[in-house]
Amino acid sequence: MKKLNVAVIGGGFMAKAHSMAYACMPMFFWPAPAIPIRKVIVDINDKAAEEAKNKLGFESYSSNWKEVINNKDVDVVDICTPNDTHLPMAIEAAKAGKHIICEKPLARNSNEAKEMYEAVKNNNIIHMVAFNYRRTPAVALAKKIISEKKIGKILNFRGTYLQDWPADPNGPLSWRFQKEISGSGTLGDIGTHVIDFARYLVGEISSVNSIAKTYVETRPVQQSDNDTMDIRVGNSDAERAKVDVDDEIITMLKFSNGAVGSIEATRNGYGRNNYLTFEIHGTEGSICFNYERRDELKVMFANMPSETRGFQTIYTGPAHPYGEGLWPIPGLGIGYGETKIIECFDFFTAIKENQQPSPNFEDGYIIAKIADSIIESSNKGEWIQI
Ligand code: SOE
Repeated sequence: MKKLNVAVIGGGFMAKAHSMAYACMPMFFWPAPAIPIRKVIVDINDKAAEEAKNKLGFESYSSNWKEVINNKDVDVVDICTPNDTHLPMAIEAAKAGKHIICEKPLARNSNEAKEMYEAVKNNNIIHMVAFNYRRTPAVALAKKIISEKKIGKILNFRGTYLQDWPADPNGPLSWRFQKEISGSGTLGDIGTHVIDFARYLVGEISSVNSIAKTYVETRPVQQSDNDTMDIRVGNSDAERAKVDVDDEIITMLKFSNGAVGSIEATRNGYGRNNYLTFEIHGTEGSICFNYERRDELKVMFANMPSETRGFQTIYTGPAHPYGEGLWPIPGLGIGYGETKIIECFDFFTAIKENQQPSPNFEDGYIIAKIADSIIESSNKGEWIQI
């Protein structure tokens, strides 16, 4: 079986999720499309990189990403670093002819995303953006039900992504609150996951009318390099600096196929942890999903007899998308890790079959254009055509 050497750039939360996926993917999906080898991990200095190597099971480590990308033994480059680094790393990897998986959002803005898409398009490589939530079996099942026209023509999409880890104004000013590094705030960080759902499940978005708000204007300067998302880690004594990104976005949507919709994303929704949801209404029924109950898909079909009419709950299992590779009984449950394992399986399958996966850098670029338009609409107070 073919082996592919992977270089992961970054040693934080996402590197952990992706490394676990490389280790586990063949255990779930056998025969695997190829065996991922955790060849080398890169972090900001040698000490951090060596620690990441030991913790995440890599053969070697480095603090020089350019050298690693150009290492002839590396087949796949996996970008798990803050958003301002995605462009230079992806361009270097594209030039070196390496397959690329890049964490979301693809870039800080659509200009950068376009440059990245152009770079990969002109090289014979496979590229993917890590919008992992569409890999949740219940979400893939929703896609199947919609494609089979079981809820008819789609009328409305209502998506939310609500979190509260930075709701405390004394939560540290990590890179996620600095436009120079992140490009945008809640919008790029979590709103783009919902945009990905909307495009995947309903179709292309043609225009937006939006509001973006910043609630916490300053935050204590972060005291360590770590990107903490622990709600308990506040520091009211540290010097404060400006937040220059959005905390919340609300947008209305028009789709090219005539459907309408809305997205709400906030990181100030006390009590909401990873409340990523959608409800879709069609002419023949409805579908409802909440990631906090990610093994369940709620469906309602208009032709149900009136005495049993109502939402029914499907627990995903072997009969559903990716089910044969996962666990043998519905309701045993999947977690965040499994979505990353499935993502890895789809990416390696794309490499094996030499077919671009979805979402790829073109999708990442379109999502970046929609995100830019949401901010533009909020600034101008009007509908913006994508
Ligand atoms: C922080 O909001 C974060 O880690 C996002 O960056 C991820 O994309 C999301 O899956 C979980 O929350």
